[in-house]
Amino acid sequence: MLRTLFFLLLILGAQRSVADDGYRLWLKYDLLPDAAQRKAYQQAAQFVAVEGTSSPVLQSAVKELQLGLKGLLGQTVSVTAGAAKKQGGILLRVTSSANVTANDRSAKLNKEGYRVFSEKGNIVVAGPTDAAVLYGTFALLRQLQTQQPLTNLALTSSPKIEYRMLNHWDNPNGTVERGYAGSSIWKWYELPELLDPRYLDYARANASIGINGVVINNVNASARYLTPEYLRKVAALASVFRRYGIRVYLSVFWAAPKTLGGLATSDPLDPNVRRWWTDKTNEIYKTIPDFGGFLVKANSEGEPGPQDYGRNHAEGANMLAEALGQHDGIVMWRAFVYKANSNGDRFKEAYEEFKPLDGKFATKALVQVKNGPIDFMAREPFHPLFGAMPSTPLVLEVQLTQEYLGFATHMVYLGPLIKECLETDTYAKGKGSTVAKVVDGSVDNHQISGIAGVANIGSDRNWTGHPMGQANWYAYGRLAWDHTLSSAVIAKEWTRMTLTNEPKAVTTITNMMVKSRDIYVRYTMPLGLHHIMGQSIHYGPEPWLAKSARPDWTAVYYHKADSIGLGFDRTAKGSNALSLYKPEVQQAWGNPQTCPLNYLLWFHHVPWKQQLSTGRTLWNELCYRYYTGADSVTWMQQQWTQVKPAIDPALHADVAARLQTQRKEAIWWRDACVLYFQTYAKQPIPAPFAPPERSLEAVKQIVDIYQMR
Ligand code: BDP
Repeated sequence: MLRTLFFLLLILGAQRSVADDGYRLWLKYDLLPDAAQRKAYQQAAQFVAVEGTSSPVLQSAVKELQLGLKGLLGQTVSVTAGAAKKQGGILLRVTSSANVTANDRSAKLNKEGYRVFSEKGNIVVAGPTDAAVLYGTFALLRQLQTQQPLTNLALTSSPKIEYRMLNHWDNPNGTVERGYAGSSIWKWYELPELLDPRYLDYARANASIGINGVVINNVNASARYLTPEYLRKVAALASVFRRYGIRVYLSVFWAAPKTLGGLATSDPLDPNVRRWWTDKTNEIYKTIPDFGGFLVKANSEGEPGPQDYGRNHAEGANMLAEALGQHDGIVMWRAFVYKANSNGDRFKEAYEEFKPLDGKFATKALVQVKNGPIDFMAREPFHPLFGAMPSTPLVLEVQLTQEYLGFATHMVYLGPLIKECLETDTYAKGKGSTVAKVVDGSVDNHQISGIAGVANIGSDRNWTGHPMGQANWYAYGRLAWDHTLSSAVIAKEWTRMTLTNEPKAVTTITNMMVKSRDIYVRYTMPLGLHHIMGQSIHYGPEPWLAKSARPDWTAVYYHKADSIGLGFDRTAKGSNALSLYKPEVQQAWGNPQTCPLNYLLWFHHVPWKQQLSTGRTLWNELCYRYYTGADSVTWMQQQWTQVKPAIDPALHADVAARLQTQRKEAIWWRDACVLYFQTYAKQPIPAPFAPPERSLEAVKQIVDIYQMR
């Protein structure tokens, strides 16, 4: 009896240990199911050889191939010397871009671009740098993971954007600002002596999608990272990342010369302050020779900055650019600023401060701009600074952590959100001047370009809390590398590498993912509503919020509901924020009759009874979207149930439970918003929808609970 129990426990334990806990992300490398295909792959990948001199980065490529092939094919692959005479192997070749070619001479590679091709019975992974070969290696592994043929290989790709950054909003005490996946993955008290193996897996994941820079600390920065004590810790992280082509950057606390350096001022034009930063920067490069540079949030949301001394953002950025001197580093200066101006429109404030500074930034300084003018809402029009600062390289900042998109309980695939921004035409230099082309530098011929994603990563075993959140990390990296990829293709690729290769399930999951962002918008902020979420923690709905420390932190500031209608008039009759865009954009969005409904209330105050292009009145359309949006979560649940046989049981159950929360909260949003806006619209909930079963007061209490101390 005892024996049976013992074995039963043993079996259960073993089963649990094989359950997919999500730690391996999209680099799972589970054995491929099709034996014939495995055999074909095995023959093509019998050995690995590094041509020429090896290096730590190439060693990473070799290790990854060995790991991947072992898992996917069950094949132990040795490293061979003098491979040129052999066949059936993978050759890693670093060579100048002119010599990379085999079958395809047309496409030029940039320094991180790779080419993977077949040559004399071998597979060659070639590129002009070690990092390029590493990226090519991951591309080759992706072919296997998604079960693509290896015959006549011709994969050619170069990143379109140079600085592909992940921004961590991690604090020295281990918390993560707007983090929903546990605490920080950086263990400051253990560093530099102890290197958590997780750092290496983090670097592998990033390299596999082409991310080449990480800002490890919050933009609301602590000066601690600039101390010798912490620089040694940062250097330890850098030593891990370096092997994967990733450089480390720091967010800086503007007032450090005063608080850390003991100076009387942090004025960027003060010679002592300048010297302090130059010395500090030299010290950093001594500790971390390939340090990437600085990210700065200044004079924003209470952070100190050059304006404290009557200087402007360019003067601040240029001082740091000067401190970087001959070092190979950059400054990313954030444009997320909005003065407390109760008569103004927050939409316009960053533009008004930064546009006049165009042409005043040093060569090494880039301006980092959020995708939209307010703050990472579920849908925003593109930031009017894109296309308005032709002399300044602009870094696009998107948020992967779901601060305004349901934390880690709502399934919201962000590929479509990022793509929507990238693909919108700014008309800066005529038709086709999309945000993507402004950012990649092609519109204004910039030599330097960047993109940043605010990380959704934490100490949770599966990294992102919501298992599907991994797709957002993945999609961001893939789009940072190549913004022409489709978000649906990326979703499919991720699903196949991470969840299942079963064709029907792949289609179902991809379809859910692609629709999920629009569904989220519908049940939270449809028709261009924005910033009506709960105060400070940004959780749940609070459209009635009318008092806060600043007017532009309330909801009523943005939705402007009254007895006549709803929405923020940003036309010439209103704040005229529309005038910040080029005439073509103004034309597209400026007329309430023709403005796309997704942006309607961003730019217009629309009467409740106004008939929209759908044939419904504004009120009815609003209700329609809230109700169908919430119902769509039920549809997502059904879809997820269908794919159950194809998904790891633990993982399936995890997502199913989160979908339950999502459904509950979608109804919460719907009820809160329709009941609240009804007090202005004074109309019934249209058929066939049933009015909420609870009162507005009852819904308000839920928000109160979450905001209790
Ligand atoms: C807002 C966040 C805040 C960040 C800020 C920023 O609520 O926590 O510090 O953005 O980007 O979205 O600086």
